Amino acid sequence: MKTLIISPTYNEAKNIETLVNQILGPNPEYHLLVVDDSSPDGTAEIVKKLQKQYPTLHLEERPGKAGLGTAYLFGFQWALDHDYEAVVQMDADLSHDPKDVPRLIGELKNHDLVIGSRYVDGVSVVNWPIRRLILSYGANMYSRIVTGMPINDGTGGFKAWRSSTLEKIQLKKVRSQGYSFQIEMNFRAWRRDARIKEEPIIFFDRTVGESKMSSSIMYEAIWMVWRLRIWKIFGWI
Ligand SMILES: Nc1nc2c(ncn2[C@@H]2O[C@H](COP(=O)(O)OP(=O)(O)OP(=O)(O)O)[C@@H](O)[C@H]2O)c(=O)[nH]1
Ligand SMILES: [Mg+2]
Repeated sequence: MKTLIISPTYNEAKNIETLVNQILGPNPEYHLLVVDDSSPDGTAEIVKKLQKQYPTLHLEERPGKAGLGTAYLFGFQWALDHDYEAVVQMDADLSHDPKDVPRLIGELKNHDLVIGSRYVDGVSVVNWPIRRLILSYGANMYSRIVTGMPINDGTGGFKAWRSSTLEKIQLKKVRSQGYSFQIEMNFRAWRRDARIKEEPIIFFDRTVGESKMSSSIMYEAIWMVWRLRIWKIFGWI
């Protein structure tokens, strides 16, 4: 399958080179798209330098920080416009292990959406403060109960999609930005009877660069799951 990996970046100058080397080094057949929101730390310049070495490395620059959700939607549409058959989404901060990418893609043989999951057999998270872990685990439990969607790790951002599934989701209708962006995308796929698989991964907390986590991202998720539930009742989603 012709595969595109999408990684949104905002101030990932310290991580991007390692990420590109680890993805495209061992897998030159993959294509990698970096969606950079004009990071002030010069992330895009590093990508441009690496493009001389990797012909399948693509860069799209947006004028300013517009959020993770819109960066992914932009990347998904880009993938559909360029006829990729499989799409992988992953963070650029090395929280997601590039070595797991082929395994996620492999599972697409029999599934439409493969979710790299931290919560398949217990918890597989390295270096997270216990507060953050409880928050994430709790948020997932809450979201599972409210939406009724049988997914253990609905907020994770390391996933592989069949392009045909992305086509069925009306990307223009997707509303959320932060954690709830992941939940909303799963929900829309689930509502379209996508075959969803949770594949165990180990999640590593970022060691360099700054976190973009904020309380508004959390509040958005708290309300969004109720909205999804209501939309489903009225058949709007
Ligand atoms: N293009 C773009 N990328 C973003 C934006 N916000 C975050 N990102 C990227 O999205 C990925 C996930 O963001 P993170 O800051 O790691 O968020 P997180 O994983 O929830 O939190 P930490 O790992 O604790 O920092 C990273 O690759 C970021 O650089 C944005 O507004 N635009
Ligand atoms: Mg991160």
